[in-house]
Amino acid sequence: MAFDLDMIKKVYDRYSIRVAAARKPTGKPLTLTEKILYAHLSEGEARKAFARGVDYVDFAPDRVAMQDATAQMALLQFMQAGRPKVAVPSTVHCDHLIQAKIGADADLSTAKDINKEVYDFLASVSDKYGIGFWKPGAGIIHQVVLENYAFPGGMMIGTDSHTPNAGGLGMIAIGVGGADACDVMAGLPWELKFPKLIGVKLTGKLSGWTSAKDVILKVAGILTVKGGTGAIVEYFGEGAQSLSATGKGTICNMGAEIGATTSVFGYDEKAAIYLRGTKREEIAALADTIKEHLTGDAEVYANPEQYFDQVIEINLSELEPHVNGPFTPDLAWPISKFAAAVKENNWPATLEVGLIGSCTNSSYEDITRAASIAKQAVDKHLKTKAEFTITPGSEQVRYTVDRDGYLGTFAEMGGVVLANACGPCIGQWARHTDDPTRKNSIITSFNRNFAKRQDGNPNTHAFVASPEIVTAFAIAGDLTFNPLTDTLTNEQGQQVKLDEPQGIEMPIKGYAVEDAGYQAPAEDGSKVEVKVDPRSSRLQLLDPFAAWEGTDLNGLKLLIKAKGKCTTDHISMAGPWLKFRGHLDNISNNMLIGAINYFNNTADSVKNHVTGEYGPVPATQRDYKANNIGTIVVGDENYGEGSSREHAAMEPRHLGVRAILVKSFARIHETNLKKQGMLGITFAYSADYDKIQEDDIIDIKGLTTFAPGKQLTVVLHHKDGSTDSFAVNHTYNAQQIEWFKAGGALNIIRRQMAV
Ligand code: MIC
Ligand code: SF4
Repeated sequence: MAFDLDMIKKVYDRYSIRVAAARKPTGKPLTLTEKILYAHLSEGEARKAFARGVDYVDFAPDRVAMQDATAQMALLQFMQAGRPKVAVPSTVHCDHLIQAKIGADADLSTAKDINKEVYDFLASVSDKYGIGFWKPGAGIIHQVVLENYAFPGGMMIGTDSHTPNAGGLGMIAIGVGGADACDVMAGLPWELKFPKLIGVKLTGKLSGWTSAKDVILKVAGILTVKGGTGAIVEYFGEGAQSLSATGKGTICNMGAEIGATTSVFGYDEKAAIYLRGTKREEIAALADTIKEHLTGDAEVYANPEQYFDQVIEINLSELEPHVNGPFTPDLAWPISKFAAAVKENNWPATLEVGLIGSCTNSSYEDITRAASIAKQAVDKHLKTKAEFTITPGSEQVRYTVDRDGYLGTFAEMGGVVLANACGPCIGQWARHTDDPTRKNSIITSFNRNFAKRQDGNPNTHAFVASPEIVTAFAIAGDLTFNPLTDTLTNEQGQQVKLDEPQGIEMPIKGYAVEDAGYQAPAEDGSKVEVKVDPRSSRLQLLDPFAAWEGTDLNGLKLLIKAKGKCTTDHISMAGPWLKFRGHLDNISNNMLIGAINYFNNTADSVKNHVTGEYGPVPATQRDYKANNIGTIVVGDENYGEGSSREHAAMEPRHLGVRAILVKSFARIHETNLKKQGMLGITFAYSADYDKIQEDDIIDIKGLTTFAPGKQLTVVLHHKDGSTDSFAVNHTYNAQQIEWFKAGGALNIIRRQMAV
């Protein structure tokens, strides 16, 4: 599990030259983001002048991280790239497939049993191709990466949208689909649209009930779920330097919720403390030698408006704790206004479950702050009203907080410790409920709260807050309670108030762990055999997608016009479907089942234009496929928001959808569509969305002259014989157009292999 010191040295060695070259053309001071990006331009690109505003740029990331639910598809693709070993250090983390039901031990052993085939597959592919393997129980990808692999000034990609968590240690870490990971592991450059820069200046200092989580809950409220699209968010200022590295990780992690490409903090004393505390003194010492390159230039931070495309300022001393939700992470409520919002909106005030932990908030500091509240419940004779669960982010954190007595405190309060895994965060939660039709509330310290995400129940109102606020609410069992001002009645009938949380940033006795759960790959993996049973329901080797036929797409039927929010959870639901992440045909049976049909306001019910009947989306699409009829999916704003799962792009491709036409796309999903050879286009005028009628026959014109920056045309043939025609935009560059023509990027790699 050793971090790669030689690799880090090499990265640091090129910093001075690269940063000087970046400064040269204009002499302008540089942001941290620009320095890291420039230091990671791939060789060819680095020779070109560094210019902001250029469109797509090729990068050479230092590392790749993959979690089990997305690694299966990433590695199934990599296996076809014909390379003996991965080109950059890479790891696989088994965290998403463990279902939370009873508690850590029982759940983990059940998971090992039911997921054996998948774990064995991932372990043997890792062994063969030189990939580090973190076994089930080792922890959640982002926490394990922060503790072991993240380093200031580095660049990483990961097949999970919360990969930016590593920005807390000064790394540019970006969430991608498996096909992108496959390219980087194959030694190919990785392309990214050059981002806009958003600067967040933090002044003041946190105190009392407010924590790092509240910074990002506030930012989400300001920027909304699409405000960070195409941007990297750089945090700076004295307030930033006062935050722990893990607190910074929380902020960067949840930057995914505003659609940001990633978020980053500069290297500072807090980062050095964390590196030393996690037994990486050598990295801190190395980083110290190039400190000035691992933060933005002083002139930039003194006059941020001149260097960032947008600047937000937050005074930590005035920041209130926040609660965000329900159903979307950007509905931000300062705690002083939350009770009124609950009443006004008629959200269920009784809190049924409080859940803390996850990749976002399970640091030592988080756990100790939450435990300081839990302890008061015991000491002040308060009976915890809601159910309460704790998901530690890694075995190292779990072992350490257990050693220091904090898990015992939670148990006394009535808490249940779940496995070191995603569990309830991604619908892997066998929640016990007496009546699923009842409107109910839960609150978590996770990051996402889309409808149905945690327990599959559309009646569950999920809110997001810091672990200490979640703990306080769980004790009160009431969302109209304000822990900062209100009292609770204890078992002796007395009115008691909760004191402010107290946390410890780094364990005084240091971190400890008995078995971190890491398995190193074989030195020579050439003899390792990777088996995929052709009868398996969980794994399926990939067949190439068909190339473009060379003509316009005419006569498409409308599969669905999705209304409102259509996240990757709506397109390819997680929870019970996670088990099919390695089997494209089986998982395709969940395609778009969560999307709301514009014409009947119902999920998973669309008109089959062959039979005239309404039916489920996947079955309807399979019918079209069998009849060789092309279809189109129409969607609203920020289509594909959320996860990095490329299944949301591969399923429609596999089932014969020809194009996705929406008002706007979330970044990762748009790239995933392009990589898989799907046509992803946007309305030039979003009002044209209203012109799409249920029985339309649709043509997409202009594909024979498909070129970067050139609009395509959509023609609608309505049922009454009239037509509408309008321009649509796309963001394909020349290379991406080649992917489209070839039927997917992997087909090009396959072709190159064949020569
Ligand atoms: C999520 O938080 O939505 C997930 C589950 O971690 C996803 C990855 C996946 O769908 O497997 C993500 O964030 O990318
Ligand atoms: Fe896992 Fe949830 Fe984190 Fe995604 S957000 S990696 S599902 S804990």
